[in-house]
Amino acid sequence: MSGATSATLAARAGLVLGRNSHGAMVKPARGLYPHQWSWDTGFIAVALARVDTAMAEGSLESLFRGQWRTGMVPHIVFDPAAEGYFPDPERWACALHSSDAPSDPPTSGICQPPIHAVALTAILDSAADGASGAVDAAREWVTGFYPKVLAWHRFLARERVDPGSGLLRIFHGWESGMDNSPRWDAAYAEVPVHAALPPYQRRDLVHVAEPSERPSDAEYDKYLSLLEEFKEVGYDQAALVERCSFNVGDVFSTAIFALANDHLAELARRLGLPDAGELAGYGDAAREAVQRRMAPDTGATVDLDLRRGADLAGGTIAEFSALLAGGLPARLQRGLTARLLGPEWAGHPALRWPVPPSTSPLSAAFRSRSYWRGPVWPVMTWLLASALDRAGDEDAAGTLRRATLAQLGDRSFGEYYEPLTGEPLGSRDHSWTAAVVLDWLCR
Ligand code: 2M8
Repeated sequence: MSGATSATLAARAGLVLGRNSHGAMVKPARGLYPHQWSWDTGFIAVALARVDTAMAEGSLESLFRGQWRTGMVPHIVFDPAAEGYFPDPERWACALHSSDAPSDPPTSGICQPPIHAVALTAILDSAADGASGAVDAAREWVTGFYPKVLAWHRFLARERVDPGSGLLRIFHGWESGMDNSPRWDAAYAEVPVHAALPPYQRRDLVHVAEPSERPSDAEYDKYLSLLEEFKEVGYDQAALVERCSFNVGDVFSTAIFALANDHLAELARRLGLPDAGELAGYGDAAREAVQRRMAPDTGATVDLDLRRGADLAGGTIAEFSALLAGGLPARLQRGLTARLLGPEWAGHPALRWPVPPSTSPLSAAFRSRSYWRGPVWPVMTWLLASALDRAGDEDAAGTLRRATLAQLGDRSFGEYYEPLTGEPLGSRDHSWTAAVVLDWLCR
């Protein structure tokens, strides 16, 4: 990619993030997602740290305004002025059912993978490359913000680590970020549609041209039935462990927890803050839990259904969780990287661009246009490329980065991409797709 093309692409990405902002909130997309999402904000703040520290800090502050008293960072912080998304604050009714939830801003009652500490590192590191004085300001900001992220990690360690497997448990596919991935099909099969499910109208289908690219109505019935289960127990985490009909150990979220704890422990050391040992302990435990879920022959990881003690489906991008968690012996690292770039994944000959789809094209569950069942999410490629970089494999990381940038070249920043044709799908001008481009091009 020429310098001029890169500069144009970076400028377009910056414009998308600016246009998707409302005050300090940077939203995923204007039509389909008109509120602030948790893990999207983490990726967006990493990129913003490279170009506008104040905006990066502001977006994280805005998200954490919705933090619950328990430390949980909710997966959505609602913009009360925005309409057009369902389930809305009234359907979640968090403050009505739990005294731990804030009422202003209103939030959802579940969480998403805890990527945020990575953004704190980016803020500190980018300041070190900038003007003198910027480092002191960034250190001061990160030091002030750190207790909130610490409380978030402690919530997960206390309430969400399954003592048996060491995996982070989730109570809804939305908590994984990969809403209707085949990873969750077997677990959702056991979720009953709630006997008194209040009627509802989906709003997402208004914004996408093709409904088959989104989850089905039957899937939405189950998504919303789980909300009724949450409300029945007042969003109480211990009660959900006992009673929730969806209760799985998520290898991918566990890997992100390992990564985020590594970041937060390192920040604590750099800033001379206490707790580095505690955080490193959470990180190591999470990494070991992920590694215990590796298939001995391939290194591929699978999720665990905690209600039934059964393995869940493989063949999805969550197979590469051990790469994200890091710390693999060299032989396993090489094998898993070869698998990622090989014909079962990014190197499959039918793919338009050599980047990993959300489900392997060889899996019976692969659907090229259907939400989290096949399309490419550039933000996932960014996560894996960053993991390869951290492990010192610049060649493999560069391969994924160049292919993604070539794919996005002159196209819109799609929410996801059809892997066989390369066309953008879902919402256009999606923030986290713009964010990964900005991060790569502004390094
Ligand atoms: C998608 O999820 C939301 C529900 O949280 C939805 O489909 O309505 C997922 O891709 C999720 O990972 C992402 O955070 C969110 C916003 O980009 O959209």
